[in-house]
Amino acid sequence: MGFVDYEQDGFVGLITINRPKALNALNSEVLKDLEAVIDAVDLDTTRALILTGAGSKSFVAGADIGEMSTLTKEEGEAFGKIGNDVFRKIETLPIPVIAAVNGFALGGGCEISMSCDIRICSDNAMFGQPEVGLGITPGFGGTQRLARIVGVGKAKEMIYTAFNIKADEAYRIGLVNAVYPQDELLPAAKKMAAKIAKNAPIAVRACKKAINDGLDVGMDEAIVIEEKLFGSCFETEDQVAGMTAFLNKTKVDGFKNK
Ligand code: DAK
Repeated sequence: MGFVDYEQDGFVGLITINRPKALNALNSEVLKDLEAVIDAVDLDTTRALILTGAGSKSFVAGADIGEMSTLTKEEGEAFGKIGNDVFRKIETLPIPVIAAVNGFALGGGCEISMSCDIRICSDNAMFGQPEVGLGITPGFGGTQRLARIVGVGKAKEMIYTAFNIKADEAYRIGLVNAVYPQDELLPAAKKMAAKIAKNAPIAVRACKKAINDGLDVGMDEAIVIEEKLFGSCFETEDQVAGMTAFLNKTKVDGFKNK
């Protein structure tokens, strides 16, 4: 659909932001298409998603500077809200989302990758928050998520200096989990997604919720969140199947998501 493609392969969905002429920059149309594609994902049959960009040069080169250049204060806030709503939807989606970062991930591109659960990238990837060089702040969660992922000091350095970092530095600081040659990136993302999809889906979802919700609160509250989600697994057929298989020294032949 429009600027965003979707392919389903078994339990794994592949979302591709497809606006290569503008290096997949996010204008409001792209953001709306992305939201529609995410809303249409069948969460009963999909167990993991991969998000990538079309072409071999850019994942997402940021929010669309042309569109932003003439915004008023109110329009700027409205544009920020469209982006933030989609990014938050990705972050809180019940299933894991892997960002396969295949080139530039600047500004809104870095930010959308950080709303995903896991980032892996190609060796030509470049990450950065160049906004202060354009006279604005990161507006799609960059000031918040970057500090949470790489730590406050490194996030402040990247944001204040507007300095881009290459794939190896992104790996070194923990912004990405792994770096691959360009042609191996998508296969690696698919392999990781398949590994996730093989596990008990309700348990995987509960882990995502426990990690995300727990990080927003103090440890006393966080541990209760974990306890409740742990307990909820004992109402599932997959827990019975998983533990029975272990005790019988066999393997579960496909979790049922029940
Ligand atoms: N927006 C619009 N078009 C872009 C773009 C972008 N971010 N990035 C690239 N393009 C377009 C270029 O204009 C060019 O279009 P044509 O001239 O061919 O029509 C085409 O993509 C190819 O780009 P280049 O010719 O520049 O390609 P190069 O290889 O020479 O350079 C580059 C690649 C990625 C280094 C360069 O394009 C570049 O610096 N792009 C801008 C990167 C950037 O600064 N990104 C951050 C954008 S700011 C907020 C909401 C959101 C945000 C902030 C606030 N609120 C509402 C509060 C987020 C802000 C951002 O993301």
